[in-house]
Amino acid sequence: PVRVEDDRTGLNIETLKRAFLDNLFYIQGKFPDIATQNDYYMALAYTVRDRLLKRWLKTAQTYTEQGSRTVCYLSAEFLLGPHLGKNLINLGIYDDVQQAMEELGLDLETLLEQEEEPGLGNGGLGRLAACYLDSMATLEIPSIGYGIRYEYGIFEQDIRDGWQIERSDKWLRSGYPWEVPRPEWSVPVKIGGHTEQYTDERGRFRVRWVPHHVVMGVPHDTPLLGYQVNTANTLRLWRAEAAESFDFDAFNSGDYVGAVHEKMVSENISKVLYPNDNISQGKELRLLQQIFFVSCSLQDMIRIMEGQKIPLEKFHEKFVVQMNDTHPAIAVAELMRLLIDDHCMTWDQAWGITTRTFAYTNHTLLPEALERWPIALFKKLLPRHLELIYEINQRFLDDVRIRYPEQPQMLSQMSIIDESGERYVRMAHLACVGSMAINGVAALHTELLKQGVLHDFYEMYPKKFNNKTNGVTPRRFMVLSNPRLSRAITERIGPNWVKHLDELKKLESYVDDPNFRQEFRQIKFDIKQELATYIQQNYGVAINPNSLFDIQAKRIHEYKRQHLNALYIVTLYNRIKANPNIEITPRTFLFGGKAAPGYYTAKLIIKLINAIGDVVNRDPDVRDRLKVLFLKDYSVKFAQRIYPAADLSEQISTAGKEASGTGNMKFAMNGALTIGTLDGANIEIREEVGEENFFLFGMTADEVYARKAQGYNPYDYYQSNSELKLAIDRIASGFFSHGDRKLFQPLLDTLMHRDDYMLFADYQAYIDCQDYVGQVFQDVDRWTRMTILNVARMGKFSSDRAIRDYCEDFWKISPVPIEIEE
Ligand code: 26W
Repeated sequence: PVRVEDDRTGLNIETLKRAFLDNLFYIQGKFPDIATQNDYYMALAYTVRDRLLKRWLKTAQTYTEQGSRTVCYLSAEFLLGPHLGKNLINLGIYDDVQQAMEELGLDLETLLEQEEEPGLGNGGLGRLAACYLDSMATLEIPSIGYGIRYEYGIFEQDIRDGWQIERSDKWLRSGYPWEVPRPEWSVPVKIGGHTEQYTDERGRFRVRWVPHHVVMGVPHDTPLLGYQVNTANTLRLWRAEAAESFDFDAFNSGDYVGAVHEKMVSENISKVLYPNDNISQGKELRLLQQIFFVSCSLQDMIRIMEGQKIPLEKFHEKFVVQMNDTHPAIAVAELMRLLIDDHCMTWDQAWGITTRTFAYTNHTLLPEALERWPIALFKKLLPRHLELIYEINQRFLDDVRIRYPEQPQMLSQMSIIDESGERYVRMAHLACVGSMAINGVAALHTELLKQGVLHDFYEMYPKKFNNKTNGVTPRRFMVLSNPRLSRAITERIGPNWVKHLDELKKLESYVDDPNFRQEFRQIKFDIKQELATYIQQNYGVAINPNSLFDIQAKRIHEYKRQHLNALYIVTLYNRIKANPNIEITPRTFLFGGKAAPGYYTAKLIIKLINAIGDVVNRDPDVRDRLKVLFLKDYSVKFAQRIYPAADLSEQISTAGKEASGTGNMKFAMNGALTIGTLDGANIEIREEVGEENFFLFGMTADEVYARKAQGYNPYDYYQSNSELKLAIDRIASGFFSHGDRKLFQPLLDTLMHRDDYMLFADYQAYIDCQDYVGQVFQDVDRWTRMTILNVARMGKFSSDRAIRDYCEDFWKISPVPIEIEE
């Protein structure tokens, strides 16, 4: 008999080709002569998706049959990046598909380029959630990611005349093959209205919430396959839809347009991702987004339990719910409401379950990022939740009173309700009271939480606190983004490092191997050259691939200090102007990152970088020694190109401000050295790679606080440091702004008279350290040695390690392997 592989699951090259052409015809409705590259991309995506489905359904079936304990990762953001390449890697068919496409006259790289990534996140927090889902699938941990299916993700950034402009991100425009809508599992979410008390048929005191209206949440599921396993977990994102039944009255009364308007208002909830990073604005729509996805997700968990016939009393045994920052913290009140009002539990029973279910991760110490909601807004949108929060708070404050009988100020300090002025609900306090576990995202960050913002909670519940240093997935940020480096590593130490990143340690024995060193350098050079070509083509600027590629890629924020980096560039430029024959290490400064649309200073920093670039890149005195470029529309897709090309990674936040950082890890894994402060995970990276392989500068967090306490006067630094003064004066003079002296004045004034992020205090240390970096770079052997040791010692920063820690310390979940009979 002729054996033909199944077209939907087969992995042979011939089968892949046949399946691909079949999908092109039957799904895209095209034949090769008229197909676009996007049609080909879609046909390939469907071919891969078919192969995921078998694993996905088997995974779901296994979890259902075994009633597996499950992690629910609640996050307002998931910054996934493109799926196709990652799925090819995880299925282990990247090379075969490349060959299949080649045999059909197509180029896999070109097809991968077609994919529009779902930008459903701002930066670190959203990308972390995506890395964690990858690791949970790879470690065979039953998990569901729950979030919002924003119709518009993070805006697309363009640069016009040096300024950022925003364009809406229509990521669903050409179709999205990776999701399956599940309208049959839609759930209602109540909004607004009032509450009523009543006595039920069994004589129990109950509360009924009569909402102003109801919005439906429709789940859209995406399979997330682990690396070389059969586990494909689910990311379930909710889209808001108007509830049909609710516009009936309006319809009957003839107000048809009014009814449609209501529909529109409901659907607004999942319309757009708020583009703020680390700043909370207290907008009504944002609170609606939070209750919307949280309520949908908790109702979904209850439905799953009912389907598996598990009694609701075991909620905390079936599920652990991890809250990614306070964005989902309303879940504490919502679960209480569901258990008490809808499922008739007593307060104590419901509270026992709730406080065994949740864990809370804090991602920021910046005071302006801590979420608090005005009581009036809360009452208007969530009247029942407010009542429950008052009750939770009253009981909690009773405990505080007993614990601190002589310290009445503890009550107001710890209260979930801020009553110091206008009254607010403090979401971090609600999260702390309602959770069994609380963590920061790097060792220093967790310590600072314990000493600072959450100090009182640490005193009261020391056992809840437990650091979990962030990690990133080596599948996307090494294997996929840097195939040549990955191959070179595998040739030396075998393939296991991809799942057990600690094994990179074995590379240390190759640090003196001339062959490996040569290959390592060659790979970096080739990748830099490719990036140089890209920049030439897209920006018309010629950059020298032998120069030091010095890269700062992250959201634009004053605390991240992109403008400190800019001050070094101006300093170097001033030195060249003063002495055109000066010896300096040729450098290419690359920047990438978005500014929140309403954050004026961040936008001015982008303008400054572009303005400096415009002058420096054209100045004949500079010759080939300095180039400055701002690369627009930084995204996951673009990040994957940038990390492998970096020589130097800029991690220069004011100490105590960057909770962890994760880009720092991705750069180092790709053989960049770090110039950084003792902040966030930089500290641990330096510990791992060795202090001699890390460029450290600047004040410590303690020194920052001490200096502030003494009274910090940035103007003194300006006056006493001649290079600093020259750099500032050069910008102020209008030299970079066609003579316009006003343009950068707001930025410079802030620096000279406030300098909240202490650029001036760290300026000299940074300049010295950068000069030293330039020297070391000249010593090729030494530099190579340092970069190899960086890669070899980055094992700790795999998100697999982080997830194992969460599993052991918080989640108490172990792997559930998925068997597939071939
Ligand atoms: C409510 C507005 C808002 C929006 C986003 C407040 C706070 C956020 C995030 C918590 C900001 C964020 O992404 N924080 C980053 O989280 C990363 C993952 O843990 C860390 O590596 C970064 O240091 C931290 O800035």
